[in-house]
Amino acid sequence: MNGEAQKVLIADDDGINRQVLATLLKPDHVVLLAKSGEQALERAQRHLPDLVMLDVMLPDMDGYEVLRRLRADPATAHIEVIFITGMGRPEDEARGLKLGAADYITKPFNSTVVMARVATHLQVVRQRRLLEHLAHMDGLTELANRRRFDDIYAVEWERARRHQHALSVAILDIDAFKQYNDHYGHPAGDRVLRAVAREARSAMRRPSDLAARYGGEELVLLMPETDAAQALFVAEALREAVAQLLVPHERSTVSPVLTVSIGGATMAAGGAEDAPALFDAADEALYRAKESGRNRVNW
Ligand code: GH3
Ligand code: MG
Ligand code: MG
Ligand code: MG
Repeated sequence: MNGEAQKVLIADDDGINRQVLATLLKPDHVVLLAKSGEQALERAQRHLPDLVMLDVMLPDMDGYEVLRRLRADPATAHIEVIFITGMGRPEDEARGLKLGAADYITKPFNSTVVMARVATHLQVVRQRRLLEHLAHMDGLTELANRRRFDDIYAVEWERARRHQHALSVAILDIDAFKQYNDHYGHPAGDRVLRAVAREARSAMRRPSDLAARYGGEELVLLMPETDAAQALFVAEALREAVAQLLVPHERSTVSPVLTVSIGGATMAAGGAEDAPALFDAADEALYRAKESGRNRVNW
């Protein structure tokens, strides 16, 4: 995630200014251009740039208004904005910064200084992205963590209800994992957990599918727009894939190799269960998978 070129949107009605800034930025950045406030907002929403270099005097609305609208939309609220403007009065600058701009550069500008400031702000953006990524990730398995799952689950549940799509959720729990740790040691247990997590991740086929680590040795799978039959198929393939890892487990009462149990539940298209109830149903299904012998999928 560090090597990717960052996107900068230049919003200025003056063609020469756009050209000069674009030429400065192009070697190292993806440059997007807008001539008006409306165009800037449209490009920002569509491309989610890392940084907007925003002129204040635009033909349709002023730059302050553009910034206000960016902040009002959750999708664009966190985009960094640098004003780059001929309005050099201290009160103009104060107003821009108060509205939440990262910086304020007056024209005529010095290219080297502009580049240095852009680099500084983009570095901040990169570090913030990295921190966000780490805050959402489980360190052991590199899957999404529980906090991330909870956020995405809420969003996907809402989306499924609104569009009357199916939504499937499944909980995976390693069988006899306590005995595994006791016999093979905790570091070996960690390796197994990572291997199971890898299988879970590769079982997720669509970009909107999510595998997360919910707790100790429990993973969750979230499959939007997936009905019960499809989700059961995915879960069964995952259960089988873990068994096929052929990880020896001498102390398991279930099988000579490591196995998992999976419980799932589906909100059918147009269904009405609330998000906690759907999750509880998956947990209940897992409990029954365990009770009925483990190494199985129950929906
Ligand atoms: P069951 O088949 O009923 O699921 O039995 P179990 O032994 O797997 O279930 P239980 O919940 O009793 O034990 C879970 C074990 O998972 C206990 C704990 O030591 C282990 N565990 C949880 N998190 C980790 C981890 O991060 N690393 C390792 N190595 N073990 C973990
Ligand atoms: Mg202008
Ligand atoms: Mg458990
Ligand atoms: Mg277990």
